[in-house]
Amino acid sequence: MRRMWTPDTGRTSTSQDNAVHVVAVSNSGIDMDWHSVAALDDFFVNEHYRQVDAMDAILELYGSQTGNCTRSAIALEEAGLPYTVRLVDLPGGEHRRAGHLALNPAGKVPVLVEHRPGKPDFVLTQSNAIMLFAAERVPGRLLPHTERARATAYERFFFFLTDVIGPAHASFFLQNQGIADGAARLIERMITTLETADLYVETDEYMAGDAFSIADIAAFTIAASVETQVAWARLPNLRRWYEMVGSRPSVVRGQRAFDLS
Ligand SMILES: N[C@@H](CCC(=O)N[C@@H](CS)C(=O)NCC(=O)O)C(=O)O
Repeated sequence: MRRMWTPDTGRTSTSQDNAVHVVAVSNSGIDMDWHSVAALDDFFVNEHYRQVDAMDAILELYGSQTGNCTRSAIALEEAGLPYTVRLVDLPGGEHRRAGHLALNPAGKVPVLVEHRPGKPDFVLTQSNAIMLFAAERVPGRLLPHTERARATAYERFFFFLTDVIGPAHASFFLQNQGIADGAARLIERMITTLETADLYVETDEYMAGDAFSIADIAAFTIAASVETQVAWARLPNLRRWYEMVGSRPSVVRGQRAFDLS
């Protein structure tokens, strides 16, 4: 039996051979991926339960005005998942008290809590896992449907996480340790690496192709944190992308999620 599925419309159809075609309709046309029958059956079963399971779920995002929390909030906004913001007072040490440690023993934010009627709460404590959770909960909104396009989105997403955001966090640590010179060098290197992303948006509208994805969220929040230091004048593609993403409603709302002012 062959089953065909069109994610954008949710339509499926069947025919008589054993191959399974998953058909994803993108803005630029039709892309096709082939999977095994068993894998696709798993997909349909999981998808069904995920939708039913998610229907009555209530999401709470614990956090503060930090890059990790903002990335998580933007992902939930972009996915269109309703959530309640729970402000955690980091300067006041709330994240180190029992209430928060019960959610995240590491004493960090963000934390996403999903309350499900009749079931134990589901807790996620890593910003990038929260982003991927949002991406999976609402397929097609934060990651492309097709395999190769999705692989590219992961490639760019991890580029920003490991090559740009990682050094920025290390620099923050060095600064707090009083190692200002090392901190400055890491920031300089981080900005140089970030600026190479101009190439990604030279021909494509977004960081990983023709659609907004988690790669754009990762790139935007870190670029915003060094906005005054980026050489925008010689990076017209990056500037166009930055202005476009910065005015996207989900990004605007996500940036304000933890804003106390
Ligand atoms: N890898 C974690 C890092 C979480 C993290 O370091 N959060 C910071 C705020 S962005 C925090 O809670 N800092 C408080 C502390 O360490 O005392 C993630 O991506 O969520």
